[in-house]
Amino acid sequence: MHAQRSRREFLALLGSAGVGALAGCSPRDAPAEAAASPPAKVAAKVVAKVVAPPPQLLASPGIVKPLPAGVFIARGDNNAETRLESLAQDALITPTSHFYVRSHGPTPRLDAATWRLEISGEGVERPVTLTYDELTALPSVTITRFIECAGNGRAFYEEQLAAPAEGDPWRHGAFGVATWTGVPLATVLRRAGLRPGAAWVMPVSLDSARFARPMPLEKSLADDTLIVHRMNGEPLPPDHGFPARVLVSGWVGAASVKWLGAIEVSNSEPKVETNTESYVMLGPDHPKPPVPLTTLRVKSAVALPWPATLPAGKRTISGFAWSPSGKIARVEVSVDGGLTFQPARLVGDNLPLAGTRWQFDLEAVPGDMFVMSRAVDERGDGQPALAEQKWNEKGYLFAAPVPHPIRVT
Ligand SMILES: Nc1nc2c(c(=O)[nH]1)N[C@H]1C(S)=C(S)[C@@H](COP(=O)(O)O)O[C@H]1N2
Ligand SMILES: [Mo]
Repeated sequence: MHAQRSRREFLALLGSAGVGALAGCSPRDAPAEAAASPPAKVAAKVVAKVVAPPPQLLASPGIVKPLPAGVFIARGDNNAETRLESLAQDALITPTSHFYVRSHGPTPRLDAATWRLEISGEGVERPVTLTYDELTALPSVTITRFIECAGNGRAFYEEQLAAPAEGDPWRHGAFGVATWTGVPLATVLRRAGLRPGAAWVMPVSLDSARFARPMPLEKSLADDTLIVHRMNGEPLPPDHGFPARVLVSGWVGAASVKWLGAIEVSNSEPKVETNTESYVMLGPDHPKPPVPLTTLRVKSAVALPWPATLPAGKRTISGFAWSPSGKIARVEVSVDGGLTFQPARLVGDNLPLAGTRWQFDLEAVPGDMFVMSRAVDERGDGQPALAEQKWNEKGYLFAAPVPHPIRVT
């Protein structure tokens, strides 16, 4: 019933103290001024916020694939965010051409003919070296999974909570879903033979940063932890880790090491940059020493430009919802700043650790509005309220529903 909430009510809502943050104004500039202003002034302020131009687009020279401006927002040298609105409304799979790229250095060009994967360390019986042909000849499985950067949504710490965090200001597009074909990491570890003390497995890359991220043995042996060599039915492209990458399902994207060159098995946890300084939660609300990030969170996103412009009338909007531990149970949408929610339709596939598409019929009334989605997975895990979203220095794991600004003309 609140879909038809009048513009007057909407403005009143924006003006009421404390609701500013929910409605998309950052707490910094919302309630105090809004409460003191007549509705017309409030409207002008909100409009100015909604139509602010996107941050200046920077090139991403370290990336090999084309980055059309309609598909990607370039975020620095080696990073490109997917515009979720550039994807077909009912398709769960992100085409490889549209898949976000996040790399700590330029994409290396590796030659499959000379590439080797070495499995070694105190935790294995004997070191093993595999060529590309040997790896791809091992039995492979194909699964559908999302990969999402730990920093996806980082921009919202600043935009929604007025609490900026360090790093690239991704909104929701450091996320993509693909089918991944690869050899279970367990298969390769068993070839080398695990010694009784083996407890940690660290994939190490061949890129200039020698990027590496350890995981406990148990996670490395999971059915859906793979050494991937194909993405969406094609050989893995250079930007996504050719000739082989790791897929660590449901975990922060950083665990899915690209351009894999070695796997080191040890008895104790290796202390490296990615589990002591980055990909850990730092800040007053978090334990010390910091705990390395593992599992991502249930989230949802509206697949529209930020901000969006829609013609007035009945419009079907769409989005994504995903969970690191199962299927999505339901998605709800609010058009009144989070006061009330209505069910959205789940569309097409709904896959564990991959997610689903959703659609929602919107009555678009001329003016400015905010659409907010929230998801719950089959375990009952949902998204935290904005007020419960804990800040951390590096802006990881932002999972609260956010009001997506839409200007209706
Ligand atoms: N070798 C290597 N692997 C890497 C990275 C990297 O910089 N180097 N970035 C990680 C991070 S932070 C993320 S979010 C994902 C991104 O994967 P994609 O570029 O295929 O989307 O790769 C991970 N694997
Ligand atoms: Mo990431």
